[in-house]
Amino acid sequence: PDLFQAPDYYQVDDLLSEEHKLVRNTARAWVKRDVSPIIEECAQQAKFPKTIIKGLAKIGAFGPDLPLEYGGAGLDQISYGLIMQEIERGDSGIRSTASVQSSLVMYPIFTYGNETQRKKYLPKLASGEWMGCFGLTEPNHGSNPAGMETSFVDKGDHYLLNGAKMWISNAPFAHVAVVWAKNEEGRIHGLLVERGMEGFSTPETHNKWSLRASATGELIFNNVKVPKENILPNKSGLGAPLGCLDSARFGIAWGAIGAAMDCYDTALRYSKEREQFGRPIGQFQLQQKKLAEMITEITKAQLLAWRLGTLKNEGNASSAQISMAKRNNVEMAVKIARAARQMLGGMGITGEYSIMRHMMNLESVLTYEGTHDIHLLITGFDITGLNAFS
Ligand code: TGC
Ligand code: FAD
Repeated sequence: PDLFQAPDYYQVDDLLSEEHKLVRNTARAWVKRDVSPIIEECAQQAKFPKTIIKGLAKIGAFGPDLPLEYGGAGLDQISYGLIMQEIERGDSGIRSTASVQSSLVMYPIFTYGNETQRKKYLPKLASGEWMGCFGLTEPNHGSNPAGMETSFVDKGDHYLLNGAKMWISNAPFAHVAVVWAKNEEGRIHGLLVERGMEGFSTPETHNKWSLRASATGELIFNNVKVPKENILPNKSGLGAPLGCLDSARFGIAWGAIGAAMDCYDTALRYSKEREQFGRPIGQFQLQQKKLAEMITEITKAQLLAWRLGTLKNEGNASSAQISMAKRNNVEMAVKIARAARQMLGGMGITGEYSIMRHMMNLESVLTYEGTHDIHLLITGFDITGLNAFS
């Protein structure tokens, strides 16, 4: 059984509204009931559990902050964060699916799309009838998406799209891809590419040791004819995809707390049950140091995420503030997973416990949505005014 008990050392719950708590508790109960019992086997078998898509839609994980008229849940940013926290408590790969659908597919269609595109795609994406993916990264351009080679030319009644994207979450089963590509002038635009368009394929990426319960793939465009009405009209340039990343990175800053909480809670319980030298291992100072540092770091991360959420609700969260929270909270979770794994000794490496799975998942989370180093350089640029990228 899933015995998880969420830590709340500084009564962060008191900062939440009744609605926040209701949303969070609904997501928490769903993860216990529908994710925890199956997730380990899915990860072991490298299978994405498609059966949970409807559940994700029901708890409001697809477009939580979008208006009700498009199928969204009309919630605020803190509710969005709390949903991501609870899902990632179950598994980072499932949170990835939700992050991509909400922040990287629904958000750009809502924000940069026209009314016809919103009405066509958003309700289906909110209900999970359709799934989406986001193609920015390419084989030769990861941290530096401005260098992308994928491009399209205007053929009068359609655009002709060529190129390839790599490392794309949800790609193998997505019905629609938000694809970032350059036009003849080298300007970046978003195109909605649907499964079934001739010349479009999505081969799956195999042999991952991380995010094994999430499906990752390539997007290959070989002379794909994209109807002209499928271009996102309201924003172009690199700022368009980067704006989506702000929303996804915000969710990850919360999500990582969930993974860390699960590792901490597991290690705490184990430390009271496991005896060596005639005492529970939790009585040894070295193990108490690990646990005390874990709860301290989780508490700091919770406060950072909560404050960022209030800023985002007011429309005042800067990209650099979001980078700081993503970077700090993911590193916090990785360190906690590693320490918790040690506390379980040999048992820590098995699938009997969730820790090793979280630890391996978090290696991807450290890298995607901007690597740990890139986020540090974003902070560096923000505080010095000196750009390390140019
Ligand atoms: P730079 O010249 O700084 O910026 C280009 C234009 O973009 C604007 N901008 C932003 N706009 C909105 N949000 C942001 N976060 C923005 N950051 C920059 C900027 O103002 C500028 O606008 P304008 O009007 O002046 O043109 O761009 P650069 O080429 O120097 O690159 C900067 C850098 C390195 C920080 C950026 O490219 C970057 O963040 N690189 C990391 C790439 C990345 O994060 N990729 C993620 C791919 S998606 C993914 O990983 C999904 S994982 C699945 C899951 O979420 O679970
Ligand atoms: P690189 O950019 O080649 O970086 C390699 C190393 O060099 C890193 O340590 C980096 O920090 C460092 N580095 C690079 N530039 C600098 C610099 N200027 N200064 C100092 N160090 C630097 N992308 C999508 O578009 N959509 C998705 O859905 C998606 N899902 C993903 C799922 C998974 C499981 C993974 C692993 C990745 C996913 N990505 C996705 C791609 C992800 O965003 C990229 O992996 C990430 O942006 C880094 O790019 P890269 O892997 O090419 O590494």
